[in-house]
Amino acid sequence: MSNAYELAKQAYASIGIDTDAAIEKLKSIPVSLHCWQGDDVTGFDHDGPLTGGIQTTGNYPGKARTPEQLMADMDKAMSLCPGAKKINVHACYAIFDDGEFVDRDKLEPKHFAKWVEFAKSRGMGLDFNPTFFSHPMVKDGLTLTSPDETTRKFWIEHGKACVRISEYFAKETGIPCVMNIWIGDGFKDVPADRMGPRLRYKDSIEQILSEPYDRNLVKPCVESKVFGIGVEAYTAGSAEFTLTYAATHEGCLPLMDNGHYHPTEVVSDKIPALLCYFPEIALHITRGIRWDSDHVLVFDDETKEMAKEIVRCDALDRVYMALDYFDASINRISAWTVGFRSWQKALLNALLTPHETLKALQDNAEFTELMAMNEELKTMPFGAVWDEYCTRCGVKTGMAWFDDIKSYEKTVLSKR
Ligand code: RNT
Ligand code: ZN
Repeated sequence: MSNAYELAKQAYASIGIDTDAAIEKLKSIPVSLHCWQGDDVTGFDHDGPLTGGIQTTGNYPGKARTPEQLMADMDKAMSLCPGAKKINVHACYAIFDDGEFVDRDKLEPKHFAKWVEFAKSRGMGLDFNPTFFSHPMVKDGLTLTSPDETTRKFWIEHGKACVRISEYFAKETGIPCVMNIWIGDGFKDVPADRMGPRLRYKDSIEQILSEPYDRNLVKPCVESKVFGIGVEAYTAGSAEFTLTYAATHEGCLPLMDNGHYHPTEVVSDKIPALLCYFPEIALHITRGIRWDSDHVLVFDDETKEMAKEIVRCDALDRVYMALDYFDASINRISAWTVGFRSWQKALLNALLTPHETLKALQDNAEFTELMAMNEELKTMPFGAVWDEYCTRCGVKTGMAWFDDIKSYEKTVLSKR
């Protein structure tokens, strides 16, 4: 144990915080790492472009092009990240045998057996996402809201297939699978009918979730979004739509992606609001710069605030946390690592905050002291506790982890 840690431990003890307990707690909380940062949301089932209102920019060399490469890259990133992990997979990452192909409405658990093997051998759970984008059956930009019944049916069948695959993931790993429904359906310009697509979306989700599944094993979610590229005027899955869907359909969770709201709205404020009503909620943690840009997560104020709310509400076991960003302009393994480490820092920072003391100040209307204390907390010796946490998790501290990235780039990525 370092001297710096010993001193930090004393400093935190003086404000009533047990750093060892915080470290132990954090070790046990799983955070889902998204496979799609590794290949710019491409997947293995198509050659076409990324569609659905989302976009990656950049062309940094060395992206993963095969399941083996993607898994090796994830392993590298995870070896540099402290804390418990789950793996988040999209349906377009199905792994087919040589010469085999089935379309998304016909996907089966066996097409994800390699992901199960990967997660299981690392003692991790799996989360899952139907892929309602980057596919020729997206008609006029629409999937589950399409007025064309053949199109809508295809995507409903895809959703149902994904429910079956999610249950298979949970049964195999012994860990519940969060299955998130997000569609990019919407319109570039002012729509003539706003309710029609939403009624079809509601019916489509109801049909998907009529597929039998064990509610303790599969946790379906609906993710809202205010707008996307090419769907600036209207999205069917708005915040009100998805929140009300989840509130009126038992077992369905609302999923908030903090890049999916008007720029001055903050998800940190929405977390406690939803926790008043929902037994469980889910998050996509990202960093939007001016829009839903999906920049790599960093340890910034809103990231800290979101983590604080989860801890403050004593809801670490009620919030499913997943990362969701994709930057193709930098080393992708570093992108995974920086984002994952940042969320770990935010959680640790939250666990080292004297919430009871601060709440008491608020309840007693001691707002002067509350402000003073909040400011003092910002310069507590957090870094020493973070380093100790990394060391206890067996991962490198400081910039030492980045040396691994550099040598992996030289020996592996540059040869692709
Ligand atoms: C898009 C949504 C969605 C996707 C992933 C790939 O804006 O955030 O969650 O990022 O499903
Ligand atoms: Zn998201």
